[in-house]
Amino acid sequence: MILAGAGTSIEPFWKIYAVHHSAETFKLLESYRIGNLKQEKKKPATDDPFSLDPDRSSLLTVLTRKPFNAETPKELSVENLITPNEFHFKRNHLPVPHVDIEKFELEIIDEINNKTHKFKLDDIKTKYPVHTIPVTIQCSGNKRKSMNDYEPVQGLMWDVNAISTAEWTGVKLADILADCKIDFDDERIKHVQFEGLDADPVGARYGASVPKEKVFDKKGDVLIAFQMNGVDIPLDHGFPLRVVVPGVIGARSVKWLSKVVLSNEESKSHWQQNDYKGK
Ligand SMILES: Nc1nc2c(c(=O)[nH]1)N[C@H]1C(S)=C(S)[C@@H](COP(=O)(O)O)O[C@H]1N2
Ligand SMILES: [Mo]
Repeated sequence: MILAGAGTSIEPFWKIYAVHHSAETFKLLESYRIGNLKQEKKKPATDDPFSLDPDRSSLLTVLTRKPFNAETPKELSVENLITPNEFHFKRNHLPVPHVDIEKFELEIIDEINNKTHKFKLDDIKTKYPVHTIPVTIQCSGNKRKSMNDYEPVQGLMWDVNAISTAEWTGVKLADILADCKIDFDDERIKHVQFEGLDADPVGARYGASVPKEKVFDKKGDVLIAFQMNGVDIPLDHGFPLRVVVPGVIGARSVKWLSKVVLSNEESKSHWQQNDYKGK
């Protein structure tokens, strides 16, 4: 395992070769313990907006580092149905935001009736039935590289692995909205918008929306997730909360989710209005 890491992090190998997670190995490893590393928080460097981005596996196939965009390594993509978090493809448009968990709140804004509901992280985790579902997220740019070979196209030149599957754990957005006494039949509500905490230099945040039917459909499975493959969602994938919208392009599964807005119109974000739009 150490050799496979070739001087880089052995964590990804440790996770894949889970057969070694035995009492016997742990006992053996204990005799090699030199000490424990302190988990110190990274401090922001003033001039680099990406200074708080997390460390990533060196095995990912990197397209851009700032913002970080990378594919699952080809050799590993077919090993398991579920991709380990380290190797799940990563698609960030902006620097990874850091969230103060003590202060964090999810806002549900009902634009139609002018009402705002605020939820602490613990409310979300404890007040509603919890579900775990496997979801394959695919960036709509997946395989753009081969399209480009046919005719020049714009965007990141993704090969075949901007797609991964994880088990997402969370609560149904529909359950939270029912608790907020949102009237699913109110015809003035047409779209459900999502806003992330990641922002560009002028403060514009990543956002997207889906038609309300997707959220209100009993089989829609739109999840407000707080775990990915059984652990807190990693920084790159939306810690502490992310909306997971199964069955539509990855762009709508907004990471670092801070606002859900019930509206009569689509999200005004660039990524809803210009990018990621079928024309
Ligand atoms: N807040 C936020 N959410 C986001 C994005 C982003 O840049 N910021 N990228 C989107 C796009 S285009 C895709 S394909 C998926 C990628 O999810 P992943 O990085 O967990 O694989 O997240 C989506 N959600
Ligand atoms: Mo995407």
